[in-house]
Amino acid sequence: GEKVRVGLVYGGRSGEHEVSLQTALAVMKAFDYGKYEIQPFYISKSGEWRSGETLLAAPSDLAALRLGGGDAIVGTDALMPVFSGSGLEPEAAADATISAVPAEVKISSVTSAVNSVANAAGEGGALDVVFPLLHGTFGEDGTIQGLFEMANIPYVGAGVLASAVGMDKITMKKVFAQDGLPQCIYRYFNRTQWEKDESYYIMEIETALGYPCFIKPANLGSSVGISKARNREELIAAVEYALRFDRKVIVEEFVDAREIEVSVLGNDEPRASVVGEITSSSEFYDYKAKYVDGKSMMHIPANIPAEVSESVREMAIRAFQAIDGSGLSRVDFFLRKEDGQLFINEVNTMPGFTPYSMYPLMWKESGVPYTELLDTLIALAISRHAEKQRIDYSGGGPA
Ligand code: G1L
Repeated sequence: GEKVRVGLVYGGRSGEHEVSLQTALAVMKAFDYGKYEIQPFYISKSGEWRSGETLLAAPSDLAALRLGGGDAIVGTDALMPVFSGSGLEPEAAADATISAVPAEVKISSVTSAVNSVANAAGEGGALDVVFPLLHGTFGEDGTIQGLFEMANIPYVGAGVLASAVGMDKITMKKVFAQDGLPQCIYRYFNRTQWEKDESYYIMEIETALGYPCFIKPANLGSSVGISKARNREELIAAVEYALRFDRKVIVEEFVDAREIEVSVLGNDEPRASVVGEITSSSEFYDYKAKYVDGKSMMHIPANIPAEVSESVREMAIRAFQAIDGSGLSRVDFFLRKEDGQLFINEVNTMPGFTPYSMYPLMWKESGVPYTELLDTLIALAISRHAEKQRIDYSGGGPA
């Protein structure tokens, strides 16, 4: 029969551009090209979209994924003023930079990318489903999901709401609290509140949380802007540092705990995988330990009692449903050492996704290999989209 046509969107403006590229290559290599054809969409660091030719087999290396737009060929600096993401694309200037790009690659601003995605998705269009492999601001926070909603195209993973909630640690904690999920003690504020009432927040943090505590920007999927404070002076510096990356900050108590994670897969009836554990040699599971040093270790399944694994799976599904998740999420917990109490830490709607990442590995251990995971995610995207077509958007009126 006909092959499923998958648009793979990767790259992006976030700090995890390279991770996205590596993930896209791994996904492209794992696809069954007997069932799928892949249309690559590369978003450069400066926010320009490049769509390549349909892939009937996996590309051999990372360089090919940049679709002629590698920094070595066309400097990002040169493109920056042209493609600022504003959608205002000075045609002449754009033309001047395209010369080094293969003829089959189409370059567009965000605005025209929206059009081309919409056209590709429409009746008789070129795409059946889109697979967004993007992290951080633009990609994980619900913005690109909104673009796919407006184009009425099925897409893999969380929708607009779950993506946005999953991206904001403060809103996520409020949603979990409403659902009665156990969490560590925390306080939060925005820049204006901090500037007006600094001493009030310091007092709150010192009495409710104590030291050490962790200070984090509310947004950002990765660990950028996070610090640990051992005293008031460090707290103030850490808050100011976190405020560089977001206007909202969350401060959490230190919990001496093991880090437990579980993979959730599905839409309205999600399943949870076997449970895993992350151990880190670093002081906390920070950006450097995670991506640079590679010093953290994965243990799948986690060496914990069966009842604890069962609670983790049950709470993970509740958390997934609390944020209105769909497709997938990795749900992270703390297992306090002193008393075995479980706390939910966060839901990650766009977890690491190479075949060697925690999320796919926990499914592999549960009997779902990587290629089957891709099949399932695509099927889930298509069925969620079909389900949504049943909704009446006409505004109702008398029954
Ligand atoms: F599309 C999915 F399946 F929802 C999806 C999207 C993005 C899964 C995992 C990811 N992860 C990433 O994009 C990343 C963590 C590799 C960021 Cl670059």
